[in-house]
Amino acid sequence: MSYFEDFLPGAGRKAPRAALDTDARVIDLSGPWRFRLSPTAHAPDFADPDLDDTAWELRQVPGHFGTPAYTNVRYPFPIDPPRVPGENLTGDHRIAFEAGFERAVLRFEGVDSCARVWLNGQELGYSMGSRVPVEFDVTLRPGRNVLAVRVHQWSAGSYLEDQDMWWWPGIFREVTVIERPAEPIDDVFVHADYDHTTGGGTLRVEAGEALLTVEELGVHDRPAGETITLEHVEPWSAQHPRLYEASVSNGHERVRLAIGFRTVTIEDAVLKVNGEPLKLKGVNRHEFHPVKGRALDAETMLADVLLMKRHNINAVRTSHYPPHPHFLDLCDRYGLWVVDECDYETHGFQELDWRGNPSDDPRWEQALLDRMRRMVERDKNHPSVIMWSLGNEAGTGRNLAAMAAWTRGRDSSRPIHYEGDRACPDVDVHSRMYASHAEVEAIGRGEDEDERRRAMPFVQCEYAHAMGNGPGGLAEYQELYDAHPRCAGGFVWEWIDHGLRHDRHGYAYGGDFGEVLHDGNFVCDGLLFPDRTPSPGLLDLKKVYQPLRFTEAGGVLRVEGDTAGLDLEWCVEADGVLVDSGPMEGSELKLPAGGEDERWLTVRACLAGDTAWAPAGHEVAWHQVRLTPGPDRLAGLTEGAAPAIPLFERVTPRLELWRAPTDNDQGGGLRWHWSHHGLDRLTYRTEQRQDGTIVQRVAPAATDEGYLATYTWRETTSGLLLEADLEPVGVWKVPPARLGLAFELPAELTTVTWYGRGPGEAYPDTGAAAYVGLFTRTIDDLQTPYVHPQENGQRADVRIAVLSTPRGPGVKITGDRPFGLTVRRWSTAELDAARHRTDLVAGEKVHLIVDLAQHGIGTASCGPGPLEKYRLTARPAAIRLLFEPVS
Ligand code: IPT
Repeated sequence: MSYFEDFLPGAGRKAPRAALDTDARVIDLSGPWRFRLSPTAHAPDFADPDLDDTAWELRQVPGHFGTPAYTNVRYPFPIDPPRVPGENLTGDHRIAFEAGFERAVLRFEGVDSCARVWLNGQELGYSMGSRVPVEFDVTLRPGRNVLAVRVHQWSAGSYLEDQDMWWWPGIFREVTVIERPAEPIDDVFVHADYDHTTGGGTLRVEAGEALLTVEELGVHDRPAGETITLEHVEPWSAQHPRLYEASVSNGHERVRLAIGFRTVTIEDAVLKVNGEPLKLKGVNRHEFHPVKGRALDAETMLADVLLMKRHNINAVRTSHYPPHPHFLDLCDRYGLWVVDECDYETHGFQELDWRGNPSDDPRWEQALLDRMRRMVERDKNHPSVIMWSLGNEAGTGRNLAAMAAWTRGRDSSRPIHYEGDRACPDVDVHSRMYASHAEVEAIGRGEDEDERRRAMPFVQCEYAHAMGNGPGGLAEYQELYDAHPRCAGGFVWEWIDHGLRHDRHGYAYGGDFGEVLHDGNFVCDGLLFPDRTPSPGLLDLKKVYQPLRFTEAGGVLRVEGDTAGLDLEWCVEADGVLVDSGPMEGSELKLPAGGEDERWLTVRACLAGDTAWAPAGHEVAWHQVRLTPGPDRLAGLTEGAAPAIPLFERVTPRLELWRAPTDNDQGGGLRWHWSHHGLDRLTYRTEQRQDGTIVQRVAPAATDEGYLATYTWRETTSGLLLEADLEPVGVWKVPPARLGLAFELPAELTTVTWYGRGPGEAYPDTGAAAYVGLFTRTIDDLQTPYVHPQENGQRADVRIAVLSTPRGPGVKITGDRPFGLTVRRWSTAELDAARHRTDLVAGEKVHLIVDLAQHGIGTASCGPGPLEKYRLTARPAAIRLLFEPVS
């Protein structure tokens, strides 16, 4: 058996310790390394410093090698622990460097999955644990030193790293050489508590024989290890991330620290920080870059933090491994609550009904403890980290208990999280994933199964699966979290789509690299598109997570919450046109009187000045109130010859009952049901009646389910009026996807202006971010670029739409009731057939769909479907639409 097939996690390594910002010299070995790829682990020796490697290719470290492969749960190799297949891609890496000092540690921040290390021909040891750091003590030579690192794609450690993400080996985080003085400061442990009852703090910094200085607190050269009582400190929180710069020094080494004072407690099943109940408005974050994979650069980490702050996110679960250490520095500095999760998942053992699961096999205990220790030791000084998580989806067992026990003994200041054991034996919080609204409500009321769980705060470590169009139901989850004190909120799954940039497909997902076993586009389930453009789901989440609450009563709008640092302004619009505006003074606003037209009052809360994370003017929260409903827009039409309407022909619409299934429709089984019932293959039988009405029976083969659509075209002096009446026939067994009137228009049309909700897409249970206004977009910009094409881009509650060309002329459509508006350059069938966005090609028509109703979106790609009130049933519906010329 080889070293990389050992239950033990490594050999020759230094004991884990904190990530430290030292004044000792540090050499960052990032850059081009010599690289040789072998198909198996049995590559020729390469550690000799004098080996001629000049013919080897140069490769960037940090980086990945080999081809990415995606599976969610299943291991892409036979389950035969601790052995791995002979087909074990191996990357040999070499770099020469000069140091100018002798005593050092060699530090690897992350190597996937196993590294064996030689310096100047001498073997230092090996290590597994892809996303935890490892160090070796070394003695350097004057002049040239040669580091040789052999990296295997598979190792025993791979069994512990079955996270839902790309398998992709490599030295994907930095390698550094850190000088060690004669007497180094090896480790530092900051204990900084805040007492909200007194406003004081206590500080104790363990650092061996060293002196502590915190200038701002008047602490000068106090012996490390002493408990210092401080009468007044400002606490750290995600909202006000107050850090104190400090240092410890022993005359040989000086370590800089950023200290945040905060105390995490659980009282009466409520999670609190500094005495205040904590509501986590979180996301699950994998490390991902569409080109670099998990080899993230500092700018990308900062981009993530800024995007989170700007979208009212206050918490991150580092699913499912400790992130790059710099990310946690950013969380400290900008303010995000962090659940730091161990690099541990064994989900694939589910396929064996959890037989042989490492969580319960004593042979794996050391490896699991090692991972946990490496995370806790590295990250223990971050005020942002408020909970330790043992891992994800790793079943149950004694090794989890051992991990929790060790962690408690080392750091009793943070609660412990793990979701995978429903009975919660080892943890301090009751955690669930993808619980339905009903279950969250029941737990909120304290109806969990046993006393133990009832005494714990409740978090959803994953909810609202952001795959494709959606997630639906966000607002209703937030209402429950807000309503129940023991609900500490949750973390949306997940932050970003893991779509890899690809020449042919635009963005690749599982299967696009020829993987034998893969899980398709399940890897694209984020709130950000792969290029970090916010999806409609993220915009909705920003609204749902907004820190202010607005309530209306007795003609008065009230604002609740902390408005410090925010400017509040109101405006009134009539049919989307501004009529009045002004600043909002205080927390109440008397609603102005309305008018004949449709009027809305909008209040916006924006940053009054620049903050670390967004410039002045950045919108934080908003609310809209309808002041007057407006007139019947189709009243007073006069029968008579209709004017010609450019680019519009009077033809009978096609009733569509199907949409290109979303990932959530697919996950909830609706794609199957809709196809089985034939909603994607409707037939149309048309009858022209004596009175000019057109009656169409719209139904699939093999059933009597369908719709009877009655259309009447009338000429008015303003334009053509269409009256559409829809009646279900037969006994419907599935919800229709939509009741949509589809029209084909000339491809010359380019632009849509509408009065309704926007600017983004909205469906019955999504679109919290969409407000009523007047908007203009090109048809291309109306499309939402989901990596895997699917229904998208509907604008909701549209009263008036104008389709036009760059030269102006076009058609104006007005409804007697709000409708859903979809305009695209391909048909529903073409949208459905596309596998990647690059498959979507503009056709010879513009497809306009006016929806009278659509089925909700839900989050059934992983979790519950739409709530009852958002499900569409086969029911009668009617609309009147006026088509008019515009120039
Ligand atoms: C859950 C996983 O924890 C997460 O990693 C991801 O795979 C997610 O599902 C789906 O995208 S586990 C699932 C069984 C609920």
